[in-house]
Amino acid sequence: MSLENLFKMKWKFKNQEIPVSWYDFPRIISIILSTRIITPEGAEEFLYPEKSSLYDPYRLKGIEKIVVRLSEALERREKVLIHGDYDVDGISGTALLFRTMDHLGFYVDHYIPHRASEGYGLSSKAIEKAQKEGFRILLTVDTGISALQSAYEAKFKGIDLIITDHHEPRKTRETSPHTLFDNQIAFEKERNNKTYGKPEPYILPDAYAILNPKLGDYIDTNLAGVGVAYKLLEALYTYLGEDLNELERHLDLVALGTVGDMVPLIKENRIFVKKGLAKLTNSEKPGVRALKEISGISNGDINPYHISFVLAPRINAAGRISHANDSLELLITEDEERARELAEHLQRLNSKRKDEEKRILDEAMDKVSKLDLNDNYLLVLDSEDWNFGVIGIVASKLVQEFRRPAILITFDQEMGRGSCRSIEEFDMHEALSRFSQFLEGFGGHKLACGLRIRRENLEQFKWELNQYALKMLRDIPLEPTLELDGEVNFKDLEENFADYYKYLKPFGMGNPEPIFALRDVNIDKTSIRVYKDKHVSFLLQVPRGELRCIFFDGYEYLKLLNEANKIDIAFSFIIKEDLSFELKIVDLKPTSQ
Ligand SMILES: [Mn+2]
Repeated sequence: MSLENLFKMKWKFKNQEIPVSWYDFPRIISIILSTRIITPEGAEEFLYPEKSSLYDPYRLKGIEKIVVRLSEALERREKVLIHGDYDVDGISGTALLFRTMDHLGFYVDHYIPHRASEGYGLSSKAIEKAQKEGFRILLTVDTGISALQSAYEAKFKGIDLIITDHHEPRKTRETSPHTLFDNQIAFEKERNNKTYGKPEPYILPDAYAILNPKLGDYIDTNLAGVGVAYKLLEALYTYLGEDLNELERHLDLVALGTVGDMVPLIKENRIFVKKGLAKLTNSEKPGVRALKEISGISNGDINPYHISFVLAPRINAAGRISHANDSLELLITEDEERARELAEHLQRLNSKRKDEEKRILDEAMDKVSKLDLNDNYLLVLDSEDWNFGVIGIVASKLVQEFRRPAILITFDQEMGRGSCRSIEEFDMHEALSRFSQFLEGFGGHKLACGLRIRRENLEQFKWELNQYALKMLRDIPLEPTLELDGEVNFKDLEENFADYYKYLKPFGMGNPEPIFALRDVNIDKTSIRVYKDKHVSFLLQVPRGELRCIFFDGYEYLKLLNEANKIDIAFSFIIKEDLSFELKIVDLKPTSQ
């Protein structure tokens, strides 16, 4: 790689939304709070979320009806079937409901659809099972908000369907995919109006009750599926006069699903995750312990990175390669031996998933290389032998690599199923809504969707969607950018910011690890060291001595480090136990004259 190519990453500074001088903190901390739009008044709650209380669950629209119905079911020993989803959010949510309701004395069982044969959403098979086995209530978690058809099936069979979900409900103004006819939409609108007394912006399934933070005016619409289930349980525990400490023991599950589902770690999610990470670090659940052990993270604190890159992929692997029930059992079992077996099984499935992923990625890259990227602002690729469970991950990688939305479709005969991933600047759900006449169905949100399409419609869909993307994205720079919180100087580094720094964690979605720039600095050339032929460390000359910098995978920059007179660095902090710190270099450039 030539040196010029190295410095292509554009540095973009985030808006500092609130004047830094308004805060009573060291400047570095103030900048970080400002870029996260945390007001000086809100700083306490943000820095010490574990001390803040959660919002009153009864402020969630429709929750009371559900709590009353469930406590009735408990009294009458009615059977409740918990219906989850096959990803880490849906699995943790199912495990949470199953464990707690079982503990409360409910007659409960669980159901998770098979990803490949049943697909996403409320499964007809589950409704059949419920009817056959005499379940009176079907309680969903992380799914169901678009299940118009299934809701009728359940109602017809006399089952009370209670939907808890966090996905975006279908809007009335959306054009309908083929499966949903216009007269049905008109009918649903009519019914909504009757039920709620006013026109609703959404079309909702005709269920016994629906719990979704996106309905009504709940303060936090960012909850994951497992978070919504937790709120329901909070209300239920309170109603039944049960000990909420018992419920809090399961915040490890809430942290798993919340981080795994990539919802922003702010407000209530931040409280859940902060408390939940502590529970994960010292988990009482044999399955969690076994999974940590087999993936080599049983020593030390668990942070969101461990969930996103170690635990969640293993929990998700079951749904992708075989059946999510294996992961569910892992999170439910109290048997140490069984937990170990299941953890080993998930470990194997995860390796298999990685192999599949690599093969699909290679094939997809090959297909992209045949495209002119100046004409293709959105990538639509298809094949007949891509594993549907893995194409979403590959689509995400393509989005990162090419900085544009990507859709991967796998065909079985004439019917294709696709996984779509997007960038902030392009609302995928909106785009699919526009061209839904070519689709058999779709769902999801701004950054990630799923779709079904007939082969005969593929070419035109591709063309139309790409025209639209061209229009939307032509003027947006698609080169890789690095977002920075701000620029600091040597004086900022001398303040006691390290005291506060750890309280900014956990970092993750919605609260990324802060990155700063320091410009025009000298490095001590004699201090440059290379480790394992890929990592580089060096000392930075600062007014009061030297500051150690480490650049993981920074080997390519060695020549620059040796030759440049002065450099600009982008870095994050590594803060040690004793509050001394080093800089983790993220990018560097020669200082422009
Ligand atoms: Mn979810």
